[in-house]
Amino acid sequence: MTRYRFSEPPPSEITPKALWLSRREVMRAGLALALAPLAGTVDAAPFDPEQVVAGPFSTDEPLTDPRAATGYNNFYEFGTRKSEPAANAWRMQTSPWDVVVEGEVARPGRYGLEDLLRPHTLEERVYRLRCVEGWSMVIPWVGFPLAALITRLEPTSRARYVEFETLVDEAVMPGVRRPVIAWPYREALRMDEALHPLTLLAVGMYGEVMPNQNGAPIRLVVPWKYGFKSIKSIVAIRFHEQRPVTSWEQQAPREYGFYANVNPEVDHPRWSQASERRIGESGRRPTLPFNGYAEQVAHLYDGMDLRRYF
Ligand SMILES: Nc1nc2c(c(=O)[nH]1)N[C@H]1C(S)=C(S)[C@@H](COP(=O)(O)O)O[C@H]1N2
Ligand SMILES: [Mo]
Repeated sequence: MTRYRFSEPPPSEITPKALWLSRREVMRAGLALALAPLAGTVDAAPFDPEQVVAGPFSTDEPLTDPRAATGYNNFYEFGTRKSEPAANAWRMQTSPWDVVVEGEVARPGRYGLEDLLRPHTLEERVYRLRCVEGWSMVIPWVGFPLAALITRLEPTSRARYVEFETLVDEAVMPGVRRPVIAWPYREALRMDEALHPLTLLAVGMYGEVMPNQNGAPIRLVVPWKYGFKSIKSIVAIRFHEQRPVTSWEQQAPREYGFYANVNPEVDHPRWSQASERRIGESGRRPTLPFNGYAEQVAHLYDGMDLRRYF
């Protein structure tokens, strides 16, 4: 597998040793730090890192330091501050884990995570993730195309949208005691977006099992859309004929559209989307249409007014 190359940290953050550690050692230094409270209690990994193959569509941009990617998160169920997911999410039990499949589908049911994963070849794909708030990261995800699972589940001819739902567990998620959004966190894609080969169901990052704060044990990664579409810790997948209303759209429809395609020309009502801060870099860089994936996905929106359908 690839040897990781990290973007240069600012001088104040240089830990000379970390830069020269092997990938595994970086993992131990980085992820182990983020996961410290769980050390020793993590059981059977959902995959064998040696079985992961290099997947298509990867960018060769420098990777975000895994300590930033696992320590600066949005996962509002665990609190709205960027540090809270890393501080709180270790309490979430991710094994056993079931995903309920419902709606317009020939194979509905309750699937154990192992059953969901078993037939699929896991790939590593280095994708950019662009948060609607204006920061971005480059992360080597481990996962498989959502399309492969959807094909297995056999949606009916009426299925035009697929909806995802996150776990809600007040006992371990302090954030859900406050109505920041209408819990559970819900997201959805049009079927052609869900079937696009870029759309990933991820179960790991940096060659390791997904940390809880990043959406263990299974999450979506839709790299051409703002980060809030990439829903974490999925417990339900539903196929619909009508477009479901998603959590952020319901909360603030003028700010967060259903499509949420990264678009430097359509500003958020309260801030510009023209540029972004790549975590680990100083200064800002221009934001690219569809987060740099226009060649792959722009055709999905042919004839649509992207200012209206933002
Ligand atoms: N369930 C759930 N999924 C979520 C969120 C959340 O608050 N809850 N935040 C989203 C947002 S806004 C972003 S930018 C990404 C962040 O993913 P990361 O923490 O792995 O970088 O997760 C998305 N998925
Ligand atoms: Mo985000």
